[in-house]
Amino acid sequence: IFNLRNMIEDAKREKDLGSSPTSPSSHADNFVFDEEDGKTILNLFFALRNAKNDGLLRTGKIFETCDARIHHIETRPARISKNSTEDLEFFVRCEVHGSDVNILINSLKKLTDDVRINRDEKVPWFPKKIRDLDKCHHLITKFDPDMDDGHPLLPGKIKIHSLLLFVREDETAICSRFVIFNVVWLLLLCRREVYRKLTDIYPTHACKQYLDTFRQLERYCSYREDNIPQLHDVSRFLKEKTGFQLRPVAGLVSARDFLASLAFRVFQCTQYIRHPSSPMHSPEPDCCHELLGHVPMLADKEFAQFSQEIGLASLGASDEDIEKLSTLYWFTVEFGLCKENGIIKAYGAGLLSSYGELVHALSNEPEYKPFDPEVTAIQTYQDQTYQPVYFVSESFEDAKAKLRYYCSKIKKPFSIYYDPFTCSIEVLDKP
Ligand code: HBI
Ligand code: NLE
Ligand code: FE
Repeated sequence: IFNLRNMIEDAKREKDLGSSPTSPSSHADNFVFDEEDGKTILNLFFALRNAKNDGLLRTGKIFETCDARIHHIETRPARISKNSTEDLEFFVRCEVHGSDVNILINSLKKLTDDVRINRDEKVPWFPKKIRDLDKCHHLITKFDPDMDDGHPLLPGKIKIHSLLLFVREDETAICSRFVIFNVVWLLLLCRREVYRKLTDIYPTHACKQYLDTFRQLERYCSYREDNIPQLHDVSRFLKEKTGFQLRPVAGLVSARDFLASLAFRVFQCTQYIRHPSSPMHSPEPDCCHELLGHVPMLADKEFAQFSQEIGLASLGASDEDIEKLSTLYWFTVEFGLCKENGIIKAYGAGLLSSYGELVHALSNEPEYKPFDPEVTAIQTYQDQTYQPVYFVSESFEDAKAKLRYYCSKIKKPFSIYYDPFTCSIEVLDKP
C-alpha cells in the first residue's frame, strides 16, 4: 500500500519549491543579486463578523501563506454593529513581498468584510530578472488556504514525471499499487485518444505555422500517440527555436504571474493529465493542452514574439489592464482564429488541444468577429465550455501590429526595455 498522505505532503512541498529550469540551484541562492528586495509595507483594516476563533485562525493563515511579516496588530469591537459584540475590527501593519500583495488582499476580501488598504507603492511589483519568476507562481487556489484537498479536479490529476497520483485522503483505503498502475494505464489511453483524434483533423483545421512546427516536434521531440514527451526535452527544443522555455507549475496561476513569465519567454506548464472521462475537452489546462496546444505555436518565431509582447505589456500594469490583457490572451493565444488564403484556420492552443472545440470553432455554430484589440479586450467570456464567439485575424502579422499598437497606449508611469542577453528588464522612468 502506498502511503498516500506522505505522497500528498511531498507533492505540496514540491509545488511550493517549484523545481524549474529558470531557478538557480540552491547553492547559488545564497548569493543576493537583488539591490531591491521588493518588500512592500501594507496598512490593512478589515472586519470579522461574528468573530469566532476559526475566522481569526483562517485570517492568520492568509498572512502565513503569503509570508507576511506582521509588524503591528490591533483589534477592537466593531463600532457599528447591528449584530453582536462578537464583530471585531482589525488593524494590521505588515511587510510582504510585492508579488504577494494582490493575493493577500484578495484572500482577505474573501474571508473578511470592509477591507481597506493603504499601501505605499504606486506600481504593482513585477519581475525584473528571470530568477524573479520564482515569485510568480501563485496558484489561483491559494486564495483559500483550505481549498487544496477539496479541489474537484485533484483526484484525476497525475504528475507525469514521477507518475505521482493525487488521490483524496478519504480514498486511500482502496488505493493499492495495482489500482494506481491501472489508473496510469487509463490515463495513457486517454492521451492516445486525444492525440489520434486531433492529428486526424489538424491538416484541415490548424494554421500552417502549427502544421510546420508539429512535424518538427514529431521528428525531434518524440511526439507520438504512445508517448508523453518529457518537459525538459520539449523545453530544450523550444529554446533552440524561439528562446522560449517551459517551467513546470502545479495548476492555474494568477493572470498577472502567468503573463509576467511570458515577458521572459518562459511558459508555465501544467504536468497532470485531464480526467479520462472527457478526453475531447477539459475546462482547465493539462499536459495535452500544453504539449499539443501551446508548444507547436511557441516554436513559431512570429507567434513567440506575439506572446512575449503581451507579457511585456502586463509588467507593472494596473489590475484593470491585466484583466484586459488576459482577455486578449484568451481570444488570441488560447482561442484565436486566422485567415489563410481566405479560409479560416485555428491558431489558439485551447482549440488545438480540444477535438470537440476545434470542430465546433470551424463549424457554422459560433459567431465570428474581426480581431480588434479595443473590442476584443472587453468581450466577456466563460471558461467552462465551448466559446460562443471567436475573433478572426487577417494574418499573424496583422494581429501582432494591432496588438503592439494597443499595448503602446496602455498608461504606465515608466517604460521598459527587455535585454535578451541577460534576460532582464530595464525600467526607464518617463519624464
Ligand atoms: N495558468 N498554469 C496556467 N496556465 C494557463 O494557461 C493560464 C494560467 N493562468 C491564467 C491564464 N492562463 C489565462 O487565462 C490568462 O488569465 C492569462
Ligand atoms: N479546452 C482545452 C482543452 O480541452 O484542451 C483547454 C483550455 C485551457 C484554457
Ligand atoms: Fe493555455
